[in-house]
Amino acid sequence: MISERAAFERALKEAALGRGDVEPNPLVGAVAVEDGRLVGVGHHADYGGAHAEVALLEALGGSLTGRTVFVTLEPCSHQGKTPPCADALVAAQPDRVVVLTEDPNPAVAGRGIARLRAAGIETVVSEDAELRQRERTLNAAYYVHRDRDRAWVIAKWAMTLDGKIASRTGDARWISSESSRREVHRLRAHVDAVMVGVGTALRDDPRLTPRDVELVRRPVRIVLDSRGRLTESARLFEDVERFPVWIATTERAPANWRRAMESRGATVIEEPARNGRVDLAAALVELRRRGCERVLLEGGAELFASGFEEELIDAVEVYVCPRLVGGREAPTPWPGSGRASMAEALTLEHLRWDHLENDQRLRAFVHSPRVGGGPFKRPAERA
Ligand code: AOF
Ligand code: ZN
Repeated sequence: MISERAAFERALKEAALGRGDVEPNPLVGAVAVEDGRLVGVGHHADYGGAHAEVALLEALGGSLTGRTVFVTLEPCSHQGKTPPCADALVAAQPDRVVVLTEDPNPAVAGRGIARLRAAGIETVVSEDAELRQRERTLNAAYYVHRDRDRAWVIAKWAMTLDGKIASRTGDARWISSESSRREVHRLRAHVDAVMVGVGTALRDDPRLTPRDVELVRRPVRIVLDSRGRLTESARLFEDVERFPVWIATTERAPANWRRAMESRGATVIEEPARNGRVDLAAALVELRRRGCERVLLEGGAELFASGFEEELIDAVEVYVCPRLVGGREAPTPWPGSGRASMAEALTLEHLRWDHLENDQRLRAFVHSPRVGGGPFKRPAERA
């Protein structure tokens, strides 16, 4: 006989499998038990993709009659990127649902549980304080993110073994292997926005679209361009109907340039300036307001530097590649003066290393000693 505790321990383990792929969504796991035996598991695996309950249903072929579902977070009641899980559960008719923690999302906040009960499904909330605390810890980033108003930010770069993201002349084609580059397309298909600085947009003329991958999300492409330097011939405009182009600028950008960009199909958004540039923090607040929850920063070095300097980067995805290019002028991912000592260094947590061809990839969350903890501490807890 599997106990409630064992069922939730397994569900929490399933939930953790989504780490790095679902943020800022919560990590959620669900298991089904029949006659005291575990009969199915599911977890939320991809941002924008199926929730844990739906994954569980898929694993079980749809029916939950005679079964108890243990789910680490209250089933959602809202139509988000996917239909409400509470409805999917009602349709599958489990005997009983045991919820580990309530969802603080105002769109849910008890309504998921209420909906199950209203449909006559016995639904209880676990009273195991220790397990509930484990869920809080697992989803610390989610609980923090709920309370703040900016988008979740992932910085992605490829670098040579000597830490260069391009050669001294700006050449970066290519640093990483083909397999790594394919992964980047996958990542783009899982975010709401892909962002670059105008320097990168002009020099590399990238398209920034996800190509040859399944589209979980359809990202907008965003250029930070404080003075209005992007040109009408940029390749970004090629796919503007499928993947919108937004340009975040400041009052310094001339009116005729704005009109030219708009006539190419771009949306021009004026932001406050900070040190003569688009204020990145303000832009991330505005992006969240416009529905972009998950933003991928793809460079260049100056944009990364602002992101690290201002502690706006929540997660990194870095490809370390077996090449050396050298040169004092070749850009590194964090130019400028950086931090003065190792004690002030940003550190990374929840590291996941893997290999792609001969590249080594690191996916991790950023933790700042200066403010007492990147995505993992609430602003109020910061000293
Ligand atoms: C569930 N099961 O596995 C998860 C839930 O962006 P969406 O549309 O996928 O919705 C994300 C919200 O849904 C998230 O903020 C949280 O309230 C809930 N997450 N709910 O029933 C799941 N991941
Ligand atoms: Zn759901």
